[in-house]
Amino acid sequence: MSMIKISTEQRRSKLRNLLKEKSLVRAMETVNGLEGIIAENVRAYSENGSAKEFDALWFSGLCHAAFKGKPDNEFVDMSEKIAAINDIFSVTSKPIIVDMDTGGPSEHFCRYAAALERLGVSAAVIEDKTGLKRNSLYGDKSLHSMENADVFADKLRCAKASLCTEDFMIFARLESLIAGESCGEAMSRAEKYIEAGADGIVIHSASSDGADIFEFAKLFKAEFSHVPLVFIPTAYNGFTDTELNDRGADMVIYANQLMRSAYLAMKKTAESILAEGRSKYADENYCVPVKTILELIDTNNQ
Ligand code: SPV
Ligand code: MG
Repeated sequence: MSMIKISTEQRRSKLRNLLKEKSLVRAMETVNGLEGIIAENVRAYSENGSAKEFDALWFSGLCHAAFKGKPDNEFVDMSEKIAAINDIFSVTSKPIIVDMDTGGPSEHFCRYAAALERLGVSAAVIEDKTGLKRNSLYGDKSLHSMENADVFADKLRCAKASLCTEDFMIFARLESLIAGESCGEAMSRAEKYIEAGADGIVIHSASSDGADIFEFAKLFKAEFSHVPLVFIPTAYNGFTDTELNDRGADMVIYANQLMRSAYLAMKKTAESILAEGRSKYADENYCVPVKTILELIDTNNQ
């Protein structure tokens, strides 16, 4: 296999094209080169032999920070994100969507958006919270402060004005359902954000039954059938991608499952080596052979 060769422009434009061409875009968490190799190459084969693959990569703020042992509260800075994105770009050809948390102050986000566009990123997502950002899945609604909708809309407007291509997209992520606001309040925010130039809307929820997400999606698609709607089905993981598509999702993001499964395997391995005094059991149960990794990296870099 040869090295990945794709121009900045080719990669950047891929997401907008995919959203036009496909009924559903599937994005997989990717925050380092190794995850990039997995998300780029993994395939699932159906009985008739047709192959399914991920369409896009999700640069998760939570996972990028967690792999560094840091909290998901915007402590990790932009230069660290850019370094990781460059690692991912060297082993993938798929478009990447970058989690930009709240985006920070408007003056900073405008520059960050332009920097990501130059790099070949396809989209940035910013969420409408303010103050010290906490991860949305803590479960305690009182931890989250919503940004004033007009202030957030101005941040979107300023960032859109700083771009130089039509390809780069900015998604506005609604945190209303995370912070205890109603679907109606989420809709009125969505209207302002779309009017300000948002290219798509991400709706998030920590409820496991998906009811609030589906109620919102129904209202949203009745008014904005042409605007991409994105789900992050971490909490409501019982629904298949096809079921989510039927309920209004144009894109689904599997945001953190690779990091969480790696943590489980690493912890079991460490515990087993300590308990057994050798690595034989861990090798046989939780590890791939060293050769697998050597060949994987060689194959993706020759
Ligand atoms: C992330 O992956 O960093 C996200 C999704 O923003 S969530 O963790 O569910 O907020
Ligand atoms: Mg995040």
